[in-house]
Amino acid sequence: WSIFMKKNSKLKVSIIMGSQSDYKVMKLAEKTLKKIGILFETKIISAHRTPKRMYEFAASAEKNNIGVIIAGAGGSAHLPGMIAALSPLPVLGVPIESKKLKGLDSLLSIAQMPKGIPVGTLAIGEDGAINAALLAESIIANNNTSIKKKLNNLRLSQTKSVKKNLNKMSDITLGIIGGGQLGSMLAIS
Ligand code: RP5
Repeated sequence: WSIFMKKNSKLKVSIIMGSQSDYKVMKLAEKTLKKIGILFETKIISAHRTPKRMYEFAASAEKNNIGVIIAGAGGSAHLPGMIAALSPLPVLGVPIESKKLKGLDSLLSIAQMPKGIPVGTLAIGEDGAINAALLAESIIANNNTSIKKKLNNLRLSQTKSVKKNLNKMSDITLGIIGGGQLGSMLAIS
């Protein structure tokens, strides 16, 4: 049991992405993991440009103490599916917004895995990157009570931050005609 606990407490999340250009979105996954204090690594791995690197990474991921893989890819986004085919670890796919189809191509490529090899698919872009990290944390929290506690606290503070009443003042536009001292004072107030 103690060996099991020791192994689990060291589990890290691996964030991989097809290109440097994906990092502006995927860095939000890093930021989310940092908040909770989860160990992670970040790598560029492309299914079509660096297939050997992809294979070597996936084949050794489990023995490298990786608990969850987050894979971001855009276009014909086969990276998460290929990684899931090569590793038994849970793979979470983040569809990156593509220039031509706004990420719909990425989303469908990742979500529409035929039965047998699952990929957990998140939303397109930044929301997906953040949620992938939160989901990875939930998976790791199953065997880590301190991570579970931190995650619960995060949700609690999120709930508390939602106001009950609307601030309707922000909907009002006030027009002031006249540029004198009185007009500018009124505008400021
Ligand atoms: C995919 O192709 C990457 O995941 C990226 O989203 C997309 C475009 O890559 P770059 O041309 O910007 O390197 O492999």
